[in-house]
Amino acid sequence: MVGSAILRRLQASGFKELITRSHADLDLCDAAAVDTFFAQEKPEVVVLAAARVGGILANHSYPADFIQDNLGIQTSVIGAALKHGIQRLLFLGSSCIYPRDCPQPMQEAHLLTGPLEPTNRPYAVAKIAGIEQCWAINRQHGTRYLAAMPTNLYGPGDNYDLNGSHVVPALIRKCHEAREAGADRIVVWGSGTPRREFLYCDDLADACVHLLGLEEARMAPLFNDEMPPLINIGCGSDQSISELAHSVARAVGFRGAIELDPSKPDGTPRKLMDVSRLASLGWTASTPMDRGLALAYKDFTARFYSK
Ligand code: GFB
Repeated sequence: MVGSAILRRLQASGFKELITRSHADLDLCDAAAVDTFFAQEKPEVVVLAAARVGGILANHSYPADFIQDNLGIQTSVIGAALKHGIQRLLFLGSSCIYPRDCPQPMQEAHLLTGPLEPTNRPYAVAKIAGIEQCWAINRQHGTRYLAAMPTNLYGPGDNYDLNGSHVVPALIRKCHEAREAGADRIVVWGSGTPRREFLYCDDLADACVHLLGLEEARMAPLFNDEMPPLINIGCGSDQSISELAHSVARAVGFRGAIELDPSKPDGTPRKLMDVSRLASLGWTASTPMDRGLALAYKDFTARFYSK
């Protein structure tokens, strides 16, 4: 979802020399294959959006895969970037790098100031390792490797598998299927009280391209020995999962009841990004949630229900 959104955004800006590989064509955990790819293609700038990602249940079910695959992808790609002389790299992580009970909104300075949320600790530790790798390489080699941490994302290309997905695609699918089947209720996991901040994936892509296009003088303050080269990407506001369920039901046209299943985990109580660092660099989100949900729902029906 994220890689495709960044590609769409770069193509819309007229970039022509875009080098991509599908998962089937290049296994990013295979360091030798990644090294050969860099040697052959000689990229100038690297955007690392690839990762093993998933919602709260996927993180819980496959903790070994989440840490192994993400560390594997990061070390091979970031290591090859360094070896092949890449000066600028953008590494994408996640807001779950911050402590479970982080003060809200979460600032970049809150990294490694407290214990992590247990439901996604292996994933978060891998992403923190990626941030440290970027910072260490910058310090030792004078590169500009930036780690951008998006909030919870949704939009075209999302994963709608109910066992693997994040909450937005899960609720879109549940509401759609309930409406089609004439069911009178959907079930939402957890207490409904956790709060999340959601960003439309094309807004994230726009933020990434904005960051990649910043001139040296504006970028320079992000790179120093005192703090990691870290920047939050979000929209700056959050909502409860119950509120989200009602918004999704509206977007999909499902009018039945919304039931909670408290036997399912809540995860982090609240994740709201402090986006002032990004705003000071000239970027703010532009897609309101109701429009983003309508676009995501359109993509869902086009992919899975078009005749
Ligand atoms: O999006 P989600 O799976 O991930 O869940 P996290 C967010 C909240 O929605 C949790 C609730 O409180 C879930 O219990 N929820 C309610 C549901 N109904 C559903 C449902 O049908 N499906 C899902 N998936 N959730 C992930 C991390 O945390 O966020 C990742 O596990 C990553 O590592 C990602 O950081 C951005 O926001 O809790």
